[in-house]
Amino acid sequence: MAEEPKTEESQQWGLNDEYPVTEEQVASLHEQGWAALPNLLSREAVDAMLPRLSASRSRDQKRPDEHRGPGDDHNPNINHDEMAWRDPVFREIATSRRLASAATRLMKQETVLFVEDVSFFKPARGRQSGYHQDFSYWPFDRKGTITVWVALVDMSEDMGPLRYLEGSHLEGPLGFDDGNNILDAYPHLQNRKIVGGKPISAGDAQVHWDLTIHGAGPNNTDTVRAAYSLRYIRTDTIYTGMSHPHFDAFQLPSGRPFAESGLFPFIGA
Ligand SMILES: O=C(O)CCC(=O)C(=O)O
Repeated sequence: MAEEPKTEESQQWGLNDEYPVTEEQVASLHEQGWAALPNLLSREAVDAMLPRLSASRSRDQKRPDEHRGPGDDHNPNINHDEMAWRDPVFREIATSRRLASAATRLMKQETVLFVEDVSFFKPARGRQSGYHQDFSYWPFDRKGTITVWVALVDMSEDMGPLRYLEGSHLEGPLGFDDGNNILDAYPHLQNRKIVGGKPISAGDAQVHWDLTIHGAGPNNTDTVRAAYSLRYIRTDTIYTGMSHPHFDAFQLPSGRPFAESGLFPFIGA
């Protein structure tokens, strides 16, 4: 169930209003592997999120010795994770009617589980985010997870908005890229069209599947490119026990469904 809105801000930020997902957006996600979600969050919501993220400790500050995300050693982004488990504002956004309506319609599910959130702050003059699939990095036994990537600042093309290889979710799991560009391991991917990566306004979002190959160009500007990702899984997804900086902390029993734990909110009808 979508959690009841708790603050006056929910109303002001439009979190109680459904997001009007179109047939075209659903088709784009299912057929092309991604979709644009303009105006998902209001400016007011984004304005509240940005300073909270900037003031919180990043993943590296909290767990400097942990393994990192895709691409590794040279993580091109600063990540603030678990915000929705640390700050009620983020929890409210992630479980709001606005996000719930978008996630369930896009996934074609009645109910889904919200399981992870993480920021992607690409510093001024920061390097590109290499192309990768998220699937291999997560302790999920099945596909069907979406990431809703929200722009928290207005981004020009030279700041590195998220981009995708069109239709690449149909490739199946291609494994860890081990810090290398997945395009070197699978040269045939170079024939796929690069989509997304266009200027985007704060509050606009894009959604992709766990198997969609995605990345971002470098930030060739002097301002930080800030984005925030929310991940939603199918309610029948089972925890595999594979180590992951976010999921390790929950000490879940491997081989059991995430839904049983009570640690991840159900959202939807
Ligand atoms: O924003 C980026 O640079 C990468 C984002 C990403 O990989 C994700 O949200 O899954």
